[in-house]
Amino acid sequence: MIEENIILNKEIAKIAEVAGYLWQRGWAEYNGGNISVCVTHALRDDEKKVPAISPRVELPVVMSHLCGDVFYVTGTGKRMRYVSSDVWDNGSLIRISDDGSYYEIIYKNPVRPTSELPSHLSMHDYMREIGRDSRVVLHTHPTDLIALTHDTHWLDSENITHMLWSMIPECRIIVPRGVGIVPYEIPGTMDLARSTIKQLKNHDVVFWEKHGILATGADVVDCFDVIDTLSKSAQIYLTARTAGFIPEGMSDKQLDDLVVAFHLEKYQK
Ligand code: 2HA
Ligand code: ZN
Repeated sequence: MIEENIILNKEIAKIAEVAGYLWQRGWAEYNGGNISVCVTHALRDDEKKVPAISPRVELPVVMSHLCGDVFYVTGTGKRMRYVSSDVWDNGSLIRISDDGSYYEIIYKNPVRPTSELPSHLSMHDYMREIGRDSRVVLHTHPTDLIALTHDTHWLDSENITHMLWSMIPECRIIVPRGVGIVPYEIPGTMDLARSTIKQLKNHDVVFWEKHGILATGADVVDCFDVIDTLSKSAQIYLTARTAGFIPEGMSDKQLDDLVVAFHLEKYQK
């Protein structure tokens, strides 16, 4: 019985917790943001095979590395603050077909997935293909980080990564691979998905110009923490600028010492 699956319920509880944080942080106005989490590992074989509760929906591209996988996905038009209070009224479990060409909703209510589903699934498909331990795609609209993407100077992975890292030591430790930048694309399109996937090769976090942030990872709470830390750095930078000075930032030596002290992965543009 899916209802009583303790491992799944723990995953779902973490999604509800994070959805609440996104709302409290002011990163989820209206229906902004969306979350998808692969939960295949949490389900027993009979639970994975339950009958569908929706018609089949063709996917724009075949997800050849996600055949038979099950995802919790927030619903289209749904508000994060309500995902937090009622996950099953505002999202559903979908199952990718055995040939990766379509999905069906299998639980609990027929809530249609986010408009960003094609983009989320192509990212999951890519990360599976390259063998990255990543089950979560989290997209949200943090005010401070989006503000930075309105300045062409910060629409450069090296520039923005270095500035955000240099505001507090934790930032480089928590986001060692830096952030990727995707120039503006229409939300929900495969063009946005394809540009994002290119950035995921070297980064776990991607900034969408004048739109939002996307984090990938093994755990939804960790994805939130990554964005929260980047947002903290942006706030320090913008607070200093508002106070009328340019923050000095940590030196390159101070930043490089963290790589040695914490055995961090190297940044690649
Ligand atoms: O769900 O944030 O990018 C609304 C969005 C689309
Ligand atoms: Zn968005």
